[in-house]
Amino acid sequence: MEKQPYSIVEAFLRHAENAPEKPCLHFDGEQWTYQGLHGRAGTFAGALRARGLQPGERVALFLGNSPDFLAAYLGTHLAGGVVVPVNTQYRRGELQHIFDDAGVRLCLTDGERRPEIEGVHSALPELETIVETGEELDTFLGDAEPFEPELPGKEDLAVVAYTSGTTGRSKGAMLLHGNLAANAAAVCEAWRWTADDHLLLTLPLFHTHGLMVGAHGTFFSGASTELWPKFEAAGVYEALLGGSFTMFFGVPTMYARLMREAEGREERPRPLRLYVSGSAALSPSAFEEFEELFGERILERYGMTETIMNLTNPYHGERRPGTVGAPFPGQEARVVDIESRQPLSAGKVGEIEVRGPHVFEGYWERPEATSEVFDEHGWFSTGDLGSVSEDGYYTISGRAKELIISGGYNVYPREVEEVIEVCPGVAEVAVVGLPDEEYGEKVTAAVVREDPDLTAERVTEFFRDEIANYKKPRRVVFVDVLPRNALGKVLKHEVREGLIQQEG
Ligand code: MCA
Ligand code: AMP
Repeated sequence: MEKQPYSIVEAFLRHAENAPEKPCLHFDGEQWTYQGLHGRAGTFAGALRARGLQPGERVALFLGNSPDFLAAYLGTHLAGGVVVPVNTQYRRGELQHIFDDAGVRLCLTDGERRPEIEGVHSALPELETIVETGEELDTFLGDAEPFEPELPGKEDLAVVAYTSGTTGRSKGAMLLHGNLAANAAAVCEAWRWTADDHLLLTLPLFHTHGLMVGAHGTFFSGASTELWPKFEAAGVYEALLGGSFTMFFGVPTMYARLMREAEGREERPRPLRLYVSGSAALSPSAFEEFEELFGERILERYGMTETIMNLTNPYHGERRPGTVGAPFPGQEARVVDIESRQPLSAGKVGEIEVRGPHVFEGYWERPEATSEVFDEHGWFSTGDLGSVSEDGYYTISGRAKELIISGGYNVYPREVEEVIEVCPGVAEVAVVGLPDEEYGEKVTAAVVREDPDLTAERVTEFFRDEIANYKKPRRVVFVDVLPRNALGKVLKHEVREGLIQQEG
């Protein structure tokens, strides 16, 4: 039997060699075969080498979904570089931090995002080159020098993926080639993903869900994907009606929109082999409504940037609503008491910990943050609260970490509070997530005013240019005081309850 590839790029190259003419990617009416995408990736690698990129140096991908994104991703790995995927909604504040922290040397961007990164370029001495897709990329690729790529080892660093933290500024999660390959193998095995599959992928490639599940699974299994620039419910519905897709992956907000779309239509898509939901909780009522409307049970799974995919409902067997199933093959999970860190018995709620070849190496240049999340036996604390049933199904019931998930995007309250705190006229602020039908949770700010004339518009206006729009509070509520405990810490759950009561 052929040995399992050590990296995604190795798996991809095997398919490019064994089935060069096989379609790999469809985008905007174009088709890319494995050989075609390999050609573009190899040229990108040669161009990076021509610019003097050394193994281990960082290349940022700050562009929308496109074949160029994926060619540059594979090409960076072929050149021995490390990819830093960057959320396309990020603004100057976030960009400056990430590029500086990771010491990015080259950035591939597109026309829409270029002004944003140019705006902070002068503050980033290590950022030597910005390349824009189109003519500039063609010129860059024209300088490629031929070289014999060396396949990365499983211990080599592949990706630094930025994930926000409780302290405000985001941290880079270091994923090795071996982590990526091991998780893709586990996902393909669990979901029976084969070369015959055809995925409709509308998730952004800069996040784990789109890149490390959608694209990695495709490259690992030798399958094909139709990639869209973004999700759009009516278009996706049409595509599902007429397409040859076998799989669709989405966040709960996408499923909610697809169901609303279905309500106004007679015709239903024919069954797919697999619908998967993740990144945020799918409510049992949404699960059941989807089954009624589409005649299929969504497979819900649970993941994290630091660990890629952790838990999954079964492919065969019961997909239990409100649960995220059991560990993927070759991976472990357990529930521990938050204080004692001792494993808990079935049904008891504690923190979920995971262990296995998929778990990341640590946070980029933050050994202390890394040691906080690992114990001496290699268990990683996810910061998610949950329990496991007698028959092995995990349920996520809350979070030990302060995190708001809006439409599958993570928002750390501290990061938003730090922006609002410096807005003139603000005395104090607490940011919480309130329930929202469309996005699951909505970012909400409770503000104590110093200036009685301060308006909600002025607070949100203040966000411009600083941080991504989806982090901006959808509601700003003025309060007289923030509830605090004896140590002076703001009681977030009380703030949240108070705001929910006000809304109700
Ligand atoms: C866009 N907007 C949002 C969000 N998305 N606001 C709050 N929450 C959001 N998620 C804002 C925009 O800034 C804009 O604001 C307005 O909504 C309309 O923008 P548009 O681009 O039309 O957005 P949309 O169509 O409403 O987007 C919804 C979406 C998108 C398609 C669900 O949010 C999305 O693609 N989410 C997926 C995120 C994802 O891939 N997460 C995986 C993370 P304004 O009108 O003010 O300008 S990986 C992960 O979590 C782990 C590993 C896992 O388990 O998968
Ligand atoms: P990220 O840091 O963007 O990788 O987001 C990871 C977080 O998303 C996890 O720690 C969970 O809190 C959340 N998450 C992912 N999948 C699910 C799910 N199926 N149900 C509930 N929460 C989820």
